[in-house]
Amino acid sequence: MKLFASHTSPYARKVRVVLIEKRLECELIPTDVSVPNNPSLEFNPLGKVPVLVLDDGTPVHDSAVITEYLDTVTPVGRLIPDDARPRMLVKRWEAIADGLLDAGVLLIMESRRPQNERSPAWIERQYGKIQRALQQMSDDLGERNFCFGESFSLADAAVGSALFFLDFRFPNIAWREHYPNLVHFAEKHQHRKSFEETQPPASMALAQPPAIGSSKFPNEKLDEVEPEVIPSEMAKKPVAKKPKKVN
Ligand SMILES: N[C@@H](CCC(=O)N[C@@H](CS)C(=O)NCC(=O)O)C(=O)O
Repeated sequence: MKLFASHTSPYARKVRVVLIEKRLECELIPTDVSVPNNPSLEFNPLGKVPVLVLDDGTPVHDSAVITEYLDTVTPVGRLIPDDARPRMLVKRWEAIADGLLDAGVLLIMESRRPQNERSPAWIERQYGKIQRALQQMSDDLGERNFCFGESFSLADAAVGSALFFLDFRFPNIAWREHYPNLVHFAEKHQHRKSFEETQPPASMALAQPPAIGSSKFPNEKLDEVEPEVIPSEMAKKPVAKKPKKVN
């Protein structure tokens, strides 16, 4: 199998975490989606990474389809339960984490537009999605070490990838100040082999936005954020607490 991905894509990180947890061999093909006619287009009409290409040439996308497929190809380290309800709950965690990423990526895209073309309302809308997703994750996690059940699942792979993406690209989002249980979760999992081995290159770990490209992918501009895209007063505003949901 081959995985077309960038080292900084959080969706790809989730897939790479799953590959490691499942002990599956896969060649990583570094792919810069900002380059016209980049190889992802051969396999995904949407031109997005990650794309998994099976040994018989079958392309698999998007990341949630890939993770579900990978969990079925070997019984090693099952990450998604078989039964309908727990399966739905794990996939729902993944959907929230991926949705948070979608909002973050849209903010990054917005930051590429000239200042006078940016929409504060659009920025706020995306920012609200991130905040509400964090609140939901915090409420649903409670004091547990794992998002679902008593062992590492796809939910943890997705949520960890999303939280570490915020650290990496949005250090001005003060999630660590507002959600101590998510901090506990992050600390519990950050040294797990699958997360350690999929960290974005240290050369790209900037303390402050904007984060621009890397020595490996000099043309990559996707993950570019300018500080004014997320005003710090918005970044610090927690959302109202909601009643606890039963998992
Ligand atoms: N829903 C997709 C989202 C993937 C995605 O947006 N990937 C970004 C990289 S982080 C990308 O390839 N963007 C290029 C584009 O949208 O043209 C998934 O889960 O795989």
